[in-house]
Parts: sequence; structure tokens; C-alpha cells
Amino acid sequence: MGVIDRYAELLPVSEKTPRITLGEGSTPLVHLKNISETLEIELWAKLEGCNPSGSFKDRGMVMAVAKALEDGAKALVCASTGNTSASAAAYAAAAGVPCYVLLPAGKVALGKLAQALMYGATVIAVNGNFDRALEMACEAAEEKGFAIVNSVNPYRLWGQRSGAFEICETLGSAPDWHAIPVGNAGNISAYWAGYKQYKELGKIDKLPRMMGFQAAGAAPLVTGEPCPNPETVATAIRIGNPVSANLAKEAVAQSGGAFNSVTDEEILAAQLMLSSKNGIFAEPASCAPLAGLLKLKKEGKLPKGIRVVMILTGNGLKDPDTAMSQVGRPVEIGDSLEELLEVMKA
Ligand code: AN7
Repeated sequence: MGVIDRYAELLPVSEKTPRITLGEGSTPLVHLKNISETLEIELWAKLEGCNPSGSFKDRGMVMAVAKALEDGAKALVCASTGNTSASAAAYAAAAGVPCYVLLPAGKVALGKLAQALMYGATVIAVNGNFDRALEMACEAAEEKGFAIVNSVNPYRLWGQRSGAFEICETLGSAPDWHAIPVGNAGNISAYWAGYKQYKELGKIDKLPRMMGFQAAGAAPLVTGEPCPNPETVATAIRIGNPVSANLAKEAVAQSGGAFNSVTDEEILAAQLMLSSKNGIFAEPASCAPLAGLLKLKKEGKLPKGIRVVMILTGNGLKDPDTAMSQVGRPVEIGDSLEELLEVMKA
């Protein structure tokens, strides 16, 4: 069951809303035993890379596209650091509507670009950063009367609340800390709204601290100032002027949480640890929270024994270039058994 059917009663849908789905949501929540021991906490990972287009964006996109179809939209438009475009293009293909995606030229991971092209969107590389591409997308959508499906579209955040609902259902409560990467700041805002909605409904009795993690080179919510030239290896969160900055600040302030930044080196080390020691391959942006938890532990700022859920927002397969720059190459041999046995030292 997709997000709309599973949570129809909690979302702004009516009988007129098309019940589209690509099977998004209901992603695994996995207890990470090894890293829990290292960090002396109870750490869980929500595997959002298991969504149909490989990222959390599908939860909100299914809602945004359903509402756009309900309103008779002729086409969809978005700007994206990659995952929003992959998701929009997928749902547009399934719905049979044209989709225009604006990407910062040369700054989108290969897998995401391949997805948008394969799903048949019109892909436009803008020689500017994401923040500028988003302004252009909004203006063009207005001009043409097309549906903008970035998180300026409120239905995106509605659908993304479903991640919080699922966590509460699986754990029976909210975690102590909710650790999440922050780019355009929609997801942290959506999760906070979702937890609050569940508390108001009496389904949970406490709320988590919202802990947002940004890349040091693109950390406007940590510095308190927009960042005119964002730069980070985690291209998904290479965003300098987050659209949902105010909602995110509110989430952090109301929950007693915090924003922290981590360097590219810390992000890549966390990514490698997660894959090589725990069997979970997440894209660089998704590993900012783990990098942050490791850093807070080192600084003595991670309380012992707390339950933490981190959101692994996107699949590692989306960015093969960054992964390959971190690891060795295959051991190449001829076709003899001797050579093979020589390699098998274990
Ligand atoms: C893997 O695709 O903004 O703070 O255009 O792809 O809600 O923006 C992606 C963002 C985290 C940050 N992790 O979430 C886009 C885009 C991954 C992401 C984020 C993104 P927000």
C-alpha cells in the first residue's frame, strides 16, 4: 500500500484525489547493532533509499503529483539537486504528464541524472546553483500555469510526514533524537509536523529532539546566514538558501534540538563506515547525521543510552562516482584457479 492509501485519513485527500502510487513508503527501520555499541546509544536507521526512485522524495512527490492531477495540471516543474528530479520524473511518467526539471549544471550525481533522463523528463542544466534554479522554476511554473513540485508545494511536506508516522508505529513511540540531513529544510519540517500530528492524536506521548545536520560548506542554518556559494561533496544538500528555513528553525527550537555541521571528510568517513561495517550503502548527504553523531560523541555531547533514529534519505547507488573515489579497484586475475586461491586468504 502506498503513502496516500495508507494514511488517507491523516492527509488532505478527498474522493477526487487520484490514488496513484509507485509503492512508496513503508521503508525498513533497522537497528544498527555495531554502531550503537560504538556510540553507546540505541541507533536505528530508516532506509529511505528503498523507496521506488531511491530516496525519501517519493513520499511527498506522490501527494504533490496526485493533487496536481486533481487540479488538472498540464505539466510538472521542479528544480533539484537530483533526487527531487528523479522522483518527479518517475511519477510524471506513471501519470503521463510532461515534466521539466532544472538541475545545477555538472553538480548532480550520475545515477540521479540517469533516472531523470530514463523516466523521460525534459532535463535542463542551469549554469547556476540550485537556489537560482529554484527561483527560475517557480517563476516559469507561474508564467506557464504548470504545477511546481518542489517543497514550496505544501503537499510535498504533507506526504513526507508519513515517515514520522511509520517510525512511531514501528517503535511504539517517537525516538529521543531524530537525526536528519538538512538541505532545503523541507524534510526536517515535515517530520516535525508528523510527530506533532501523532502527539495531538494521542498516538505518542512525547516528541523527539530534532537534530539537523548540514555540510560545512553549505550550512546556512548553522551559521545563521544564507550561503551564497554552497559547496560540498554531498551534492544533494548543496543548498545555500533553504526554502523551509523558518519551519526548520521552529522545529529545532520547539523540540530542544540543534543544527550541526560536518565536513566533507567526516561525511565520507561515515559513509564508508555505514557500508563497510554495517552493510548499508547510503548516498553522501544521507551520512551527514552519522558523521554528526560520531562528532558529538567525540566531543562528549552525545548522551548515553538514548534512542536515536537517523534518516538515510537516499540510496548509495545514486552517486557511484563519489563512492568509487573512496575505494580501491577489483583485484584482477587471469582465468586460473591458482591465481584465484592466492587472492582468497581468509
Ligand atoms: C539524499 O533533490 O533538495 O532538507 O532537489 O536528496 O528536505 O531538502 C534533495 C535534498 C537530504 C535534504 N538527503 O532534504 C533535491 C533536494 C538527500 C536529498 C536532502 C536531500 P531537504
